[in-house]
This record gives sequence, structure tokens and C-alpha cells, in this order.
Amino acid sequence: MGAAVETPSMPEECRVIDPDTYFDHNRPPANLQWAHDAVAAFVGRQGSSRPIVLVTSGGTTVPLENNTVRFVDNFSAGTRGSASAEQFLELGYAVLFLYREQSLQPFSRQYSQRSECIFDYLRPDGHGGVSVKAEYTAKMLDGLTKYEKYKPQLLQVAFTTLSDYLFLLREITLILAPTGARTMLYLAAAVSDFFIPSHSMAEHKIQSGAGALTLRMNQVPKFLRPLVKNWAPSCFVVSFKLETDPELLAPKAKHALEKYGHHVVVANLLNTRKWQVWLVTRGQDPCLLQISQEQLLQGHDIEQDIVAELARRHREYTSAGALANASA
Ligand code: PAZ
Repeated sequence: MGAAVETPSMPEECRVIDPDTYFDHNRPPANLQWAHDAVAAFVGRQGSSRPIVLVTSGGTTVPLENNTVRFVDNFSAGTRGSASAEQFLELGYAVLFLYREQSLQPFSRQYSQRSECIFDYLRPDGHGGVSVKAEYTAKMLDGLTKYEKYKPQLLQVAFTTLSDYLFLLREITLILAPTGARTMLYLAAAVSDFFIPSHSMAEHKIQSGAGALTLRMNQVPKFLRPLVKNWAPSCFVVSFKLETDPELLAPKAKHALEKYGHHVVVANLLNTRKWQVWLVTRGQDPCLLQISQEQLLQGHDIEQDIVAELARRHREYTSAGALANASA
């Protein structure tokens, strides 16, 4: 898959475009207006002191045709995002959950694994109805009780494509911007780095008669820059960096911090991400968070540790902002 880089001699469709140009040339999702109204109302209901977090979760698709039959996808199931959303809710945050349609969701994620179907958890109750099998009842009741308890503090907004995600991310962060330091942006979604602009895409299903298919994809503009600088400059911003080569992880995480000027990069490797991550901040050694295989088997999610530590740092950030305002 060839990435295009900007050089004056390149054809127009191969240049790296800036983020604003991206929005001018791609179609907004059908749920954009709904999301705008729902997020504005949700934020308005939170009062002035409850911390808010935007959690992004799951992978973006990249369509190959405008009337999409085929698309490029990635591995992300939304485990990290959905588990993190649960932890933020338990810590008293209002959670905006921007997630890939049909990926894992808070509290129901244990029942959405691909190897099982809903009927595996149920049995006929002998009176013409159904009930939960005894071995699942306690856990399901716990999840259901938490879901009911936290529902008023949770708003879920779905995306599918890269373009849906970017439009919704911009819309939501612009609404959150006035809440300032009280809001954390926790960007755990796996967002494609390459895409085919709408105007360069085949309109209809690509035909196989012409033989092998060669794809040329453009580089997605770096949206973290306008997000940090312009869309929500006072919010506490946490981005995620995934690599498969351990040698690249630390330098790329540090590079992202320098380049975008945000607060934390959570760095992880594909094969160890469920038990090991590093929190990378400017001017400090990376902070390793790790859980044992035993903890993992006992159902301890590393997201408990990630969210607890980030919430602590977010409180410090919010208090520092409040102190600065008081002495100004
Ligand atoms: O969704 P999941 O739990 O399977 O994976 C989480 C993750 C690896 C997508 C996330 O931790 C992450 O690193 N997101 C950013 C990926 C990137 O570098 O774009």
C-alpha cells in the first residue's frame, strides 16, 4: 500500500491535504446533525463540575467504492475503548462514547464475543419464557445493574468509515471545547492512515474483469494538530500509538507528543496490548503499566490501571488550570 507524500511535482490526488480541505471534499455522515444535538444536550445536562471524557473506540473502515461493496478495515474490536468507558463511568465521569458500529460496547462487551451467541447464555424457563443460565446470572446481573446505573452518564455515537469518524470527532470536540480542562479526550480508536478521496473513488462496484486490483491511497491529514491547537485547546488530550516493531514504539510516541503538543501518549504493541502499555509524557521517562497473566485470567483489565492513572493526571491538570484562573 503506497503512501503519498507532498512534492510539488505530484499529481493533485496524491498530495497530503490539510484537514480543512478534507472536510470540504468528503461527505459528512447521516448522523452528524443528530450527534450534534444529542451531544450538546448531553453536555448541557452535566452541570459545571462533573468531569467529561470523550472515548473513541474501534477501527475505521476505508471504502474502495462510493457505492460501497468493499472496504479496508483493521483489527480493532473496541475492547480498550469499551473497557475504559466503564472505568471512567465508575470514577464519576460523563462519557461520550464514539465507537465503531457493531464493535464492543460498555457493560455488554462480555456478551458480544464472536465465538458465542446470545442463546448460549439463555435457557427456556419451563413456563413459556426464557431466563439466564444459572452460571451466568451473577455476572450478567452485575453488568445490567451497572448499565442501568450509569446510563444517564453515557451517550453513544456510532461511526463506520474514516470520514464518519473525522466529521464526528470534529463536531464533538468543538461542542466540548467550552468545557475546557474539565474534559479529557481519550482517543483510543484505530484510525486509518490511508484513504481514497471520494472524488478518486470508483462510483460503482469495482469489476473483476480487468484482472488484478492496484490501490493507490492518499495519506490521511494529521487531525491531532488542529484538534489540539484549534478545536479544543484547553482539554486534556490523550492519544494512543500502536506499533508492531518494539524499536519504533518509544520514538514514535515521543515524536507525536513533540509534534502535536498534547498531554499523554499511551503506547502499546499489538501482541502485548492487553497487559502492557507505556504512558509517555514530555520531559519524563515513559511510565510502564503492566498486569500479570494471573490478573488477566482473573478478569482484571489493564484499562482499570490506565484510566485510574490518567484520571489522576487529569485532576492535577484541572486543578492547575483552576489555580491559574484564580490567581489571574
Ligand atoms: O480495540 P482493541 O482493544 O482491540 O485495540 C486497542 C488499540 C490497540 C486500537 C488502542 O490501544 C490503540 O493503540 N489505538 C491507536 C492505534 C493507532 O496507532 O492508530
